Amino acid sequence: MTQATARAHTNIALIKYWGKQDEQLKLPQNNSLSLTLDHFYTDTTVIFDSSIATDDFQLDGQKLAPQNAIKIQQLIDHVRQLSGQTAHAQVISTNHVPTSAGLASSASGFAALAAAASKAAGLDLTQRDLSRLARRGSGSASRSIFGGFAEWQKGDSDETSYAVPIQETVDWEIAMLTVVVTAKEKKISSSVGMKRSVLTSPYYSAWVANATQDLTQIKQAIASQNFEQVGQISERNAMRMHALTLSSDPSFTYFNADSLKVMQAVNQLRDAGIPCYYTMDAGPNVKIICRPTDAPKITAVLSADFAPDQLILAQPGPGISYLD
Ligand code: 2P0
Repeated sequence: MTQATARAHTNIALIKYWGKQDEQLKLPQNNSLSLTLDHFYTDTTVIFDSSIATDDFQLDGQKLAPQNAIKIQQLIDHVRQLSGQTAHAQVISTNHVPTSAGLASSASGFAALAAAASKAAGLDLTQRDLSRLARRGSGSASRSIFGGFAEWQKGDSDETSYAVPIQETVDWEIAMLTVVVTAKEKKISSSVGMKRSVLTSPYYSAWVANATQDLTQIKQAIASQNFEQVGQISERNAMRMHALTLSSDPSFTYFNADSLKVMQAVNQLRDAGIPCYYTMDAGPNVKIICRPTDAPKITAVLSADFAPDQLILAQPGPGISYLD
């Protein structure tokens, strides 16, 4: 019996991944760039045990039915193939995300699974190879191998599509305030949504060209620790991603009335001299990019509409770690 436990933190993309060039290998259409956060993480233990008769997957204390564990099963099978390990696996995973925060945990989940499974199977993978392995579970997980700012380089094959660290230690002021507008499951998964955008949005090729420019500019802004520029580029990139959902056929959106309310509040705060910017992913929650010193003022304004447990402040977080 061999086992390992790994911890991975979630990440929020500032330059978004929205569309694949290869569905099977999860190769994206454009490079993306994210900030890993300290507040939200997943701990996963993988045990290869020759005395058990089937693979067994547990998430937050509940056994997963096989139909809900297909991507986990595929990743474990791939690790067995790479390592020559033949025993069945027990996978025990716990998400440390504030109760019903409604935040995607696939990035931290598949990064922690890749790290724990490969170590338990006796593979000694480089961070690059760990990123490639995590990518097979969920594209955004490739970035959660690294702390701070990370870029997922799209590549054009399994070997060349992985994340690299851009700035692992973020020793300047940048934070993210998550506004949990709803904890409900999204109706259109990101995989389904991005595929529809690639196939039907007439603006898709413009998105890819723009994202490439946004990426070059945000890397310069990060290197020079220019908070305002990082915020501005992130906000416009997020809105361009969401324009792809609106311009798909049939059209869809992840915005709801509360998302718009938060975006309006951010615009008003900015007009009042507090630099802050919004970004959104495949759901209605809004993440506000701000300086940690401004967070109390922003929280005070949003408290008129949202309860304290709907406003969660996170700072830049670390990459993968092993807990045993
Ligand atoms: C991102 N999102 O860059 C983008 C922005 C959502 C919006 O990556 O199909 O769970 O498993 O590769 O990684 C969410 O999609 O999708 C995502 P798959 P994933 O963070």
